[in-house]
Amino acid sequence: MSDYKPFSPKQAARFADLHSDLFGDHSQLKAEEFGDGNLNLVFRVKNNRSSSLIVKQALPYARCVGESWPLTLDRARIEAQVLQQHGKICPDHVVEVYHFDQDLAAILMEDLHQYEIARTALIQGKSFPLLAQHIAHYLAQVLFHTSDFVMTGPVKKARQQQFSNPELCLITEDLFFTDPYSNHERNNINPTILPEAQKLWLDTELQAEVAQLKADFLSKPQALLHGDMHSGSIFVNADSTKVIDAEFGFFGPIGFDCGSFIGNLLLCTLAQTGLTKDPATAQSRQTYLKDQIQQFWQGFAAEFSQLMQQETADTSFQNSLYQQRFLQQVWQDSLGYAGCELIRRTVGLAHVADLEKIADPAQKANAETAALTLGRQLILQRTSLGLEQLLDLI
Ligand code: SR1
Ligand code: MG
Repeated sequence: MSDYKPFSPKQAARFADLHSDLFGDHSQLKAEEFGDGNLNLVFRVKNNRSSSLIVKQALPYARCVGESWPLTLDRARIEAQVLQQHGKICPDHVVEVYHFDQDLAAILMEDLHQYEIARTALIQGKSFPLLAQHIAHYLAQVLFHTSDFVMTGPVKKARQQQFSNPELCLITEDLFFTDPYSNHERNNINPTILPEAQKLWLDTELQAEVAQLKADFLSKPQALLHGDMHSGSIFVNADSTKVIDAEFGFFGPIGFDCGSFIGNLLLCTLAQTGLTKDPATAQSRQTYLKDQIQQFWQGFAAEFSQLMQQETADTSFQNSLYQQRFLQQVWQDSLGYAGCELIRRTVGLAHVADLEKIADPAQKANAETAALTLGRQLILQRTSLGLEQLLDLI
């Protein structure tokens, strides 16, 4: 902590140069800060021969709110180590970390300039046929290999300590599970849908189910999660998909990562009628997105089942009935967390561009209301809905 100071672009370039042999001529290095995320500084460092690297540095506060919201610098360590751990298990789908400096809370990593952020590209109407399959493979591999199916008790407990992430988990506990269900000052509610938001504050049946999902988030350390699996944490192109931004990583319920991904595809699906003026285009986008949700869950379930059957180390967990029940529970949790994501991205602090970019106020309010309605259904009906029924609900 003693050496810590937020980087200027010049200092970010020096940091990149010092820890990489990618750049030849030091005098030609240029760095620009381009991060538009919620929490950190992000620099692209380039030389004059189109080699480039990314320097990401944590700030001692949440960037989107300012210095009034202090935040641990240790999140840079968590991010670097989750990416390294996940990268060992599934290198094809994780951004490569080249160097991490704990004192500077800074990470040097691969520049994914030949990729686009999935959320931005999906909003622009682009399709990536492999996106869902790749995320299904990534999540099945990293979640299985960091779970009790593979890790012994002592190893997993040591990892849980290493990835104890109380401050970032608290953000999720508050923003995801608490704020949207009360008149909290952090909420950001479109006045047109205020009556819909107010219904959430009085809905004790819904609140009981959200309390259960929150309790599981707090006390079900099934695997080392990414922890923030929304479409802004995914870089994609026609052939390849890479996950970034793992600072919310911790040992939690597997359904939280799956549900966050599904929830963000659902948000994009619901936004389509507002994002495009042409009904036929909106419909074909919805078909693509629903198909991605289907491919994601089918791919994840098939690969996770196969891993359970073939690579479970602990003999107790080799029981096939147990394995089927485990996967069914992950599906139900995923639906619940997807529902929470729909609701918190609509009325909570951190909104998503999918809904925010709808220009027509009436269409925006319609999409937001649909997100609240679907979110509530997913949470309340998560134990009885199958995949087909989920797709029919949209
Ligand atoms: C104050 S952080 C707000 C949100 O941004 C992150 O990406 C997480 O999703 C968090 O909830
Ligand atoms: Mg993030």
